[in-house]
Parts: sequence; structure tokens; C-alpha cells
Amino acid sequence: MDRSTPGTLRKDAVVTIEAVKRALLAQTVEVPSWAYGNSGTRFKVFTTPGTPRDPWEKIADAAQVNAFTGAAPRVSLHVPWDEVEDYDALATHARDLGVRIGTINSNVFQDDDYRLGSLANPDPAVRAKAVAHHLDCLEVMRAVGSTDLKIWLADGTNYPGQDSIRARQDRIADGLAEIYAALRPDERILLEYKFFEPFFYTTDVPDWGTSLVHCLALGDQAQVVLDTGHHAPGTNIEFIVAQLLRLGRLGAFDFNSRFYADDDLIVGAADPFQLFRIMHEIVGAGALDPALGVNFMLDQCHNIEEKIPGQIRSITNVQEATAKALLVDADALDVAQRSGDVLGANDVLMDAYNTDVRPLLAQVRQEQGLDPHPLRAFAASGYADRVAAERVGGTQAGWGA
Ligand code: AOS
Ligand code: ZN
Ligand code: ZN
Repeated sequence: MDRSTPGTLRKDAVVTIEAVKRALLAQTVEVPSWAYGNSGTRFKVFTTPGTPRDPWEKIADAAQVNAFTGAAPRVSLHVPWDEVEDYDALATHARDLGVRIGTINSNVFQDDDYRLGSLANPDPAVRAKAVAHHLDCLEVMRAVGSTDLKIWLADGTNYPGQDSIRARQDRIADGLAEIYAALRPDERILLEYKFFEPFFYTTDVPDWGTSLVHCLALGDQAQVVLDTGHHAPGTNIEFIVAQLLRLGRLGAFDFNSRFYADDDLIVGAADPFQLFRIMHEIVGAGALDPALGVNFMLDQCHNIEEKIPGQIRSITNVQEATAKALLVDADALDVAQRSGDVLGANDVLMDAYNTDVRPLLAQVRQEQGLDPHPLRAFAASGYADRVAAERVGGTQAGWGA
């Protein structure tokens, strides 16, 4: 950054800008299959024309996001929402469209048996059923060539005294240990946390501390998923990111935005500055490098907006926050921090944040052979009209992504 002209890219900093461009080119974000289905609230599910009718069409839509951004080569699946007879064929279908299947998400929250929880359920038969579902998910992973199993447990209680808080932790630890024991050496469990909902008194994995405690007990192949929408208002999420990175236990992000709680709005829409601060921690730890194992995923739903453009916007929002984080003058920041220059340090960060990185990203896309404006290019492609004509009766995404 040129300190004399805040908000502009330094023209002579060729090496720096080239390095930033390289990092942006290498960055990928995984998209969720459920973002392409209809979703909504308990009040109303609005439908959109051309909504995918099955997992094959969801993957086709996800492939469009990759085609126009060049940055979304993986699609997360959800079992059973994306259940098919032939997973091998689904993986081939994805590859034919230029993407591949990423994380497999389990579902132990939609069955009547899970009224009192899944792995934490007081009934051993229900716990066994929840473990078995996860073992099935491992088989799906292997069939589609994925190595990550993402577990979000909706377990919790609604009333004080309803169940033993401690016993539920023990049951979860035992269930997770059974699933972990079935992992192959290259596979991971990604354990997500969420502070409340669907239960409202206790949640059994409510925070990063609880998720981390379980992951530490399991072993190196268990890591924490940080869903940006799953925190109480005012939580310093970048602090959690920094801590988990220190410990080598940040396995993945579920990116989205929230104004209230788990709204699953487009990432970077509610608080782009927070997203920048998160990406600053990522860049500072070198964790953009896939070798560190942090999977950047979206976990969103698009209740009223168009879905493919919603996903494209999400990818470009992540790219913009990343570009700004990459532009932070690390040396100047270090000097300011070491010398106790409080405002100077803050200024270094804000200079990067206030830079308009859209021209840089447009350039990166052009150099990739892509249209510099993915949203406009997608709109001009005619894909949305084509699928609206072809597809009738799109499916619902499933409950509350
Ligand atoms: C639920 O609130 C979580 O965000 C989950 O990550 C996710 O939506 C789910 O795993 C999809 O089944
Ligand atoms: Zn999530
Ligand atoms: Zn969520």
C-alpha cells in the first residue's frame, strides 16, 4: 500500500500485487448443494423458476457458479437431501461439469426419533441410529471421493432439568468416538457448533470451546467448523479464528451473514468489515494455503433472491475481503504494533480495508479468461431462462440450512 494515497493500489508494488493476484487465483470456496433448492422460513417458502429438482440439477447450477467465478470447484452434499442410487455416477456428473463433490453433511435432526437429540439422546437405540447414519455418510464420502464429514448436531434441551447436561456431553463424546474410529487416515470429522436453535435452553455443542474439547479428545483428524452465523451478537469471531488457527484445529468455515441469529444471508452482506477481519487472521496465519486444511465453504440459503446469482455474489464478497486482507502491509503493521503505535497500526489495517479491490479482481478474472463481471456475465448467458423453461417443480432445500 502507498501510505500517502489511502485507498489506492501502489503502482510500483509489482511484486506485491503479483503475489496478491496469485493468492486470489489460488483461492477456492466450496458451495452447498442446498443453496440451489428453494428455502424459506417456517412462515413461507417462496419458489423460484428453474429451481433444481434433484441433486444432479443442483450440481449443474453449482457448476455455473464455478464457470463464472472460476473459484467454486467443489460442492458440499447433504445426506439425505442429496440421496441418489449411484453416488459414483453423481461424482462423474460433477466432474463432467468441471466441479467435484466436497464435504458430506450428515443429518440427524429431521427424523421423529431425534426429538430428544441424536448422539446425546437418552435412548441408546436412537444414539446407535445416529452413529449408523454417520457411518453411512462415510460410505457416501468414499463413493464420491470426498474426505470430509461435517457434523452439525441439533441436539439440546428446552427446559432446565429436562436431561443431564453432563451425561449428554458424555454420550456425544462416546458417539463421536465411534464415528472417529471408522475414519481412514486421510479423512476428517468437521464438528460444527451453534449457540442455540432448534433447542432453546441448552445446546450440546453450542460454542467453539465445546467443539474443540470434543475434537481434542478424538484426535488430529477432528477439527472445528466455524459457521459465521452461529454466534451471539457482539462475539469477536476473528479472535476465535486466531485461536483455532494457533491450535491447528480450524477445519472449515461455513460462511454466511447474520443480522440476528443464523439468518444464512449472503456472506459479507451484513458486516463486510468483520469478514475482512476474519480474512486478515487467515492471511496472517498463512491459512489461505490449502495445505493448512481450512476449507472455505458457504452455508447459505436464498429465500427471496435468485440462487445462482446469490452464490456468485457470495464468492465475490469472499474474494473482495480476501483481496483487502492480502493488501494489508504486514511489515508496516508489524512496525506499528511493536512500537506501540496504536493509531498507526489501526491505520495500516483500515487503509487496506478501504481499498477498492474490484478493479484488481476484474483483472485477475480477465487473466483467467473469465468475464471480469461474473454476475453480469451469468445474467447474459441465458442459463436462468433456459432452466426455468426446462425444469418444473423444483424441490425444497430442506429445513433451515
Ligand atoms: C445449521 O444451522 C448448520 O449451519 C449446518 O451447517 C448446516 O446448515 C447443515 O449442516 C446443513 O445440513
Ligand atoms: Zn453451518
Ligand atoms: Zn446454521
